[in-house]
Amino acid sequence: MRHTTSPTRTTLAATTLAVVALLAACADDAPGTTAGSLSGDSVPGDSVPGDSVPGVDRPCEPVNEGLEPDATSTVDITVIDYAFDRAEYTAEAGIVTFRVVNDGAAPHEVAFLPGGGDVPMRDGQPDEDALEAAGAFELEAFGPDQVCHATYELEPGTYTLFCIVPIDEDHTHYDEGMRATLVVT
Ligand SMILES: [Cu+2]
Repeated sequence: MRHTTSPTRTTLAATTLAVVALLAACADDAPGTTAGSLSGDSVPGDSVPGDSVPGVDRPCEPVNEGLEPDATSTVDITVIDYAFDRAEYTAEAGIVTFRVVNDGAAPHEVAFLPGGGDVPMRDGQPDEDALEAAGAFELEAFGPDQVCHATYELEPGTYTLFCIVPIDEDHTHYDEGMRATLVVT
């Protein structure tokens, strides 16, 4: 069920790792941290148009577990088909752990777009290059009935939370309104 690694994915992962490395350096002691990468481009490989939900058994891949003991705030998020449980979440700047519960029937991800606003689109699809340029990062999609943790060191600002797991060739969860706002103060 695992998708293959595409060049875009590799680039995004490398960029995200570089960002996390910087964040880890700021946190002084964060050994063994890893980062999620944007997977919106790779998930369709598991999907057949008209098929049932792709990747429904996808396991949780926690992000930056090594940072979690140093977290100074926690944000609880529940995701369903196809929404976040709140329109807006808040957190204090610093190391923040997101505890995400998937109460839906589909796999969901939590992607972060620094600066907020709409997810950049190109030809009706999320624009991976623009997302990368904007410094987007994510907790990769995981299946129903799981709780998955992701920890990041966040600067104050507004972030758009979104999910671009595909529904079919032309639509993602984002098209169904799966987005929210995170305000870090
Ligand atoms: Cu979703």
